This record gives sequence, C-alpha cells and structure tokens, in this order.
Amino acid sequence: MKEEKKPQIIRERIEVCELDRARLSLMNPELIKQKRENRTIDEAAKPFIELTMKEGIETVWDRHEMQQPECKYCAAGISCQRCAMGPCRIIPPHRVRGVCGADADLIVARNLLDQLATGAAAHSDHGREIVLTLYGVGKGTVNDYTISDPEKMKRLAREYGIETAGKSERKLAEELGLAMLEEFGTLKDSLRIADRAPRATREVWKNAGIVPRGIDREVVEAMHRVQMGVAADYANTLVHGLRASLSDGWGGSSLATEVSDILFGTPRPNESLVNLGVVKKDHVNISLHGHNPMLSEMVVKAAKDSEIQALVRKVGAAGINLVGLCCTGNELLMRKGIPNAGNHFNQELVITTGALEAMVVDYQCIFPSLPRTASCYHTYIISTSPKSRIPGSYYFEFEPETAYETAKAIVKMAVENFPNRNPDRVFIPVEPVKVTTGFSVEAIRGALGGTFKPLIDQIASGNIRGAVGIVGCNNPKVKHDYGHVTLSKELIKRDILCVETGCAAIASGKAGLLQPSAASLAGPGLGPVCTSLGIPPVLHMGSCVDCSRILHLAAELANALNVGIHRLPIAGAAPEWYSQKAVSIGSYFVASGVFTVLGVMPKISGSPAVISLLTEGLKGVVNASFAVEPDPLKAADLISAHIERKRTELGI
Ligand code: CUV
Ligand code: SF4
Repeated sequence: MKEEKKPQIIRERIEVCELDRARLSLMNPELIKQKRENRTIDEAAKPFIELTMKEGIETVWDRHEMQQPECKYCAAGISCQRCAMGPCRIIPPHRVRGVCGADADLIVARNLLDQLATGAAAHSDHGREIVLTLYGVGKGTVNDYTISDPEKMKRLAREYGIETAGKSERKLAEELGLAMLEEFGTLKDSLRIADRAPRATREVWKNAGIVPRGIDREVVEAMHRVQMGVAADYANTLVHGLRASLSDGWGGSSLATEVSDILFGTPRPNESLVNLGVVKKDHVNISLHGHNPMLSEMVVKAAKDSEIQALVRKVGAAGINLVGLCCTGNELLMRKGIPNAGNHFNQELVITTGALEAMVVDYQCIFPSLPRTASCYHTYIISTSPKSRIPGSYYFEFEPETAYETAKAIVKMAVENFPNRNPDRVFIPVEPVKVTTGFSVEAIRGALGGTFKPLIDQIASGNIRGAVGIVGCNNPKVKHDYGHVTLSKELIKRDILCVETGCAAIASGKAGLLQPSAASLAGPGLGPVCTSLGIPPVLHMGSCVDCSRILHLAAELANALNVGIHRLPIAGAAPEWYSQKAVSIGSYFVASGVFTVLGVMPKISGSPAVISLLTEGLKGVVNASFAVEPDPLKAADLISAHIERKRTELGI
C-alpha cells in the first residue's frame, strides 16, 4: 500500500490568536461603526469587518493604517534601493542625483520597469506551468489531466502551423505544448501567438521597436536594464516596458488562458453565487485561493472521491462546499460554476466566518499573514507551491504528476478538521448574490449567434457606444469595491458595455451587476440589447490572465473592421489596482492601442517627464496613453469622451 501523503509543517502553527490589545482598546462603538462603513461598499463584508474590529483580528485595513504616513520619497518613486552604493533619495535642491548619478526621471522609470517586469513574470510563469502540463499530458508523464476541449487544441495547433490530420490527441498535445514552450525562449524574433493581433497593431509595434520576442527574454532584458549602469534614458527604459508587457498579454497570459481552456474546458455562460454568504454552516468549507487552476481543478475532482465522501459522513457534515477566492476562484466560477466568496479583500474575512476548514492556496495575491488570521480559528492554511511556502501553513508540494493524490490528501485533511470547529464562533449572517459568468470570447460569439457582426452593428448604430475592460484588484487606498462598482454602473448607464476580469468582476458580481436583470440599470441603447440576448450589461471574462481574452476580443472586432485596435471605441480601467501584475496589464492595454485609466496613482509623481510620457508622449508611439483619475465618476467622463472621439474618427 502506498504511504499516505502527509503535509510538511513549514513552521509551527501560530497557536495563539494574537490580539492587538493596544489597538483594540482604541476601538469604541462609534469608531467601529464609522470604519465599517468607510472600509467597503460590500454589504456582505460589513458584519465581518465589524467582527474583526471587535475581536482584534488584524486585517489589511488595520495594517494600512499602521503604515501611515507613507514615505513621500517612496510614494513619488524617487527612492532607489537598486545597489549597495545606495539607498538614494532625490531631495532637491542639492540631492538631485543618486550616488551613481541617476536623476529623478531615471530612478522613477527604472522602478516602474522593475514592477512591470515582476508582474509580467508572474503571469507568464503561471502560463509556463500550464503549458508544461499540456506537454506532460502529451508525453504521457502527466496522467491526472485530460484534454477537455480537443477542438480548441486543434484550432491552436493550426494557429501554430502544426499539421493536425491523423494525429492522436496526445501527439497533438505534445507538439503544441512544445511549440508553446518555445515561445518562452528560443532563437526567434516574434511570438507566434501574438500574430493574433491585427496587422495594423503589429505594424505599430514594429515601428516602435517593441515587437515581443521571447516571453522570458523580455523580462530578463528588463532586469538587465535596471541593473545599475545600464538604463540611463528614462524614455528608452519605459519603451522596453511596453515590449515586456506585450510579451505578457499577447504571450504568457494568452498561453495561460488558451491552454487552461484546452485542459479544463472553454467557459460557457453559467450561473452561480458570490460573496461571503456562499460559506455553508453544515458543510465542510474549503476555499481555493490564488491563481493557477491546476490545483483547484483537482481539488474539485477529489472532493467527489467516494472515500472522501464516506469520511464526510463520518464527521457528520452535510457535504463539502468548495468556494473560490480571487483568480483561482474566477477560473472555477467561469468553468465550473463554483461559488465565489469574494475578491482580494475578502480573503481574510472568509476565515472569520468560523466555518472554514481549510484555505488552499497556490500563489499570487495571498497575504503572508493568513496563517495569523487562521490561528484565531480552527482553519488550516494549506500551501502548495514551492514558489510560495508560507510560514505557519501546512505544505503539500503540488506536482502535476501526482496532482490527484495531493488534492485528495488536502481535502481529507480539511474534512478531518470539521470536528475541530467551534460552533459558537460560526458567523454567516449574509446571503449570497446570483451571477451569470463564463463569457469567454467563444461564448460571447456564441451568444451573438456565431459571429461578432451583431455586436459591431450595435456599436455602429450607436445603441452600444463602445466597450470598456475593467480589471484589477482591491487597494486600501480606495474604499473596497467602490471604484469598480461605481465606474461599471456609470458606464453601463451611458450605454457602454463593460467586460471585466479578476477582482473587478467579482466586485460587480457582489453588487448584482453580473445578472441579466441588471440590464435595467443600463442606458436606453445597451439595456434592450442585453435583454434581447439575455446577457448582463457587465460580462465576466475571467481571471487576471484572462485579460488576454479582452485583447483577443478587441482583436476580433478590429480584424472585422480591418483596423488597428487603437481605432476602436474602447478603453481600459483599473480603478483599485495594487499589483505589479496590474502594471503589466495596464501597459499591454496601452501598448495595444487602448486608452487606460488608473484609479490609483503609480509611484511616478517624482518625475514630471515620466508623467508626461505616460499620459501624452505614448500617443506618438502606440496611439494610446494612460490617465490617472481616482474619482470613478470623473473616470467615466474621460472614458466616454474618449469613446465618442473614436466613434467620430471612425465615422460612426
Ligand atoms: Ni489575479 S492580481 S488582487 S485582480 S487576484 Fe485579485 Fe485578480 Fe490579485 Fe489583483
Ligand atoms: Fe543609488 Fe544609483 Fe545605486 Fe540606485 S543604482 S541605489 S540611485 S547608486
């Protein structure tokens, strides 16, 4: 008999719930009430936020308060930690250069390129793991996964110039996997998958010298450039950022999305539920948090295992309730209709339901403090990626070759934790909200009757003025979900279709905007179109790597009109972004010709030259630029003015 998988304990579990008594004593009922309202607009989150303050459970908002005031040099991007001659700060009138001689513009540009490359690397390395799994399925070394969408695999193979006739599924998976792995870094001067971009858009890249080459190569080159004594010109530095971001959006993220569809199925419209109310009192609750669908898909399978089900009965639970969080949650919601407990700032609160047996994580956007939060309850934090070992968590090393076995061991551990729950601390005073999700590009085409022509016709006739991709995270600098929801509501009211991913999409879901009935909140043009198609006015297109779906949708529309993406009446927005990944996403939107509005100021205010390049100068390079506007209503004004301008230029 095979030895049972046991977790490795990275560091002893934090045994005491460490209440911050000093802070707790400052809390009075008035202050708690005030903070409960100021921290979020997510009604379902409010009772939990109140609970954390009453019990002294530290959250992201508390830590943000404790970090105030911010260092003004860091906030402006004019501090540099890059080498051992520093750290350096720009403090006029005398200290205007670092020890090496770098001025404010260069320091800001290098810091920004560093952030961008970090984000591009995160997306693309996630993509690589998925592609390696496809390749392993083809080679026969990975047996726990299958090909769920063979038609899509064939389409991709043809795109890669691979002959499909007479080949077995496995053979095709191997050849396609290998061709895709080569996108990461062999001797080539462009990415095959980026050929999806419209010809005119690729011309722009060529003229600007930003055609993405290898996915890894652009990130490595970015790291090279930020080494002291390489980059010296801020503009040249930032232009490489565009190239690195393109290798993410049209490269690594696109591969992550497309191959996830091949392995796990291409999303189709389906119904589910969101917010903290998805946690069930009488069930074993397991939340799946992070970004990579490989582990979470296997947990879904393992939860149905007959041995596990027997164990569930033995511990006296009514069943296993899987709930998603953040982007792994989005992947599951899109493909499997698994309910979602919420976005970034719901990750700590879901533990305070007192009914969560385990939170299983892979990587990205996982607060390192989660084991501390969990130590206030019986909840296990279970980490799984060698890239993200978390002190205080239980660690099961996840490998595609043994995926099922690992997933089953994890689920077993969660089920066995059910009797440790303290029933007196179970607190789920809220009801979930219905959502319709699953709008892949294929699903949107399907909903339109097989071609994008009806959508283009509606845009041309003016019923739909244009479309906006709203993406990104939560950030304590913005009231939780306020930026996403306010902007989405305002835009649909103005007959602008919203397509959303990541934490933005979940915010809209919690606010009821992902229901077909939300068509009543849309304007007189968009509303009836949505009603007749039976779709919501805000379309959930997936996780953060699925921002590539937004690019592919834009490419389909531009190709149908035979124009570059920059000619379309579309825009992008990241109202509550925080992540380095969001820097990359915003940049590949702009580099692809999409005007993009940020709700949080990047750390660039120390360089007027960088600000002017990003908000104006880039127009001369890629026909698009950034804007920063913290007020979502004003952001909506900027976006609709831009869309109307693009309509006029197109003559519609
Ligand atoms: Ni990836 S990147 S917080 S939007 S999951 Fe949400 Fe989703 Fe992270 Fe940002
Ligand atoms: Fe200072 Fe230049 Fe080193 Fe940065 S790279 S820390 S500015 S010396």
